[in-house]
Amino acid sequence: DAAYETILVETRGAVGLVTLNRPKALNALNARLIGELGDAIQAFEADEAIGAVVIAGGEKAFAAGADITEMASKSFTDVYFADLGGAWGRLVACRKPRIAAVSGYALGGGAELAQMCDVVIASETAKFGQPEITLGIIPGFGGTQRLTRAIGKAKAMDLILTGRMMDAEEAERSGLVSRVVPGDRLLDEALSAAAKIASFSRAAVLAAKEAVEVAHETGLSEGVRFERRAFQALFATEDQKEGMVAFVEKRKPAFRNR
Ligand code: CO8
Repeated sequence: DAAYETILVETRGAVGLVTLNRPKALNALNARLIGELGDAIQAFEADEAIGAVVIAGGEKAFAAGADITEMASKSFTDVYFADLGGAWGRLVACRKPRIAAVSGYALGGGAELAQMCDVVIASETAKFGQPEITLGIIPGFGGTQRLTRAIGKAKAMDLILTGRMMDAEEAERSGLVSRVVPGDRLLDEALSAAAKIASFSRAAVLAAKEAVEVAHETGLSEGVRFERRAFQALFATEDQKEGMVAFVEKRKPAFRNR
């Protein structure tokens, strides 16, 4: 879209693709990029033809963090009134699944952006880290919370307190990354996972994502109750009938998002 300066936006069938595009700054997340990313994701959310979104970076960097040159001179009140929660909240609130395609550095805010995605597919070259401590700050886009929930306290403390990076293999073993693939397969793998998700019943996909999110935010019995209600509700959709009748008739289902 011509209106965007820091990202590239395209559609591939039912998949929306956003590519972070500040290669000279290793896709450092400045205010403009964060705003444009929110706009693009919201536009895909509103587009009925889109069933899932891929967020990709470059080969050397998914994103090397918040833009340090932009942050360096900020005061407490600058940061306080900047409404960081609001900017990222717009992205996190979108209900269609987001897949991060991570190659190279995913550091600081870049790692946190990956953590805000539902599926993280990493190239073998990916490196994840929270180097904020080396700058005299701490993660500010949710990293202390989402990383800890994703990989546990021991690993999260190690990364957040030492600022060290972990490679793709360690990130997958730790539970931050869904799959690791060779670099030349990364975008294809992310796009085809997104296309697969987009081919299923939209209602089932949104309900599945929401139910897994509830697991992060509530206790077990409340989560199981939420799941049961969401499961039951899907029996009100035509897609549930179509999916099951197609199985019985040994044909491919044709979901209509009804
Ligand atoms: N911000 C701004 N510019 C950056 C950033 C960044 N985060 N990362 C890299 N760049 C720029 C470099 O300054 C350089 O620019 P130039 O060519 O003009 O000198 C260009 O990108 C290329 O980078 P390098 O030359 O450093 O490339 P190397 O291959 O030598 O090193 C690294 C790559 C290791 C990734 C290195 O660039 C690096 O350490 N970057 C910083 C990583 C970092 O500390 N990120 C955390 C930032 S803090 C954060 O994300 C907090 C989130 C919450 C904030 C709330 C805010 C208000």
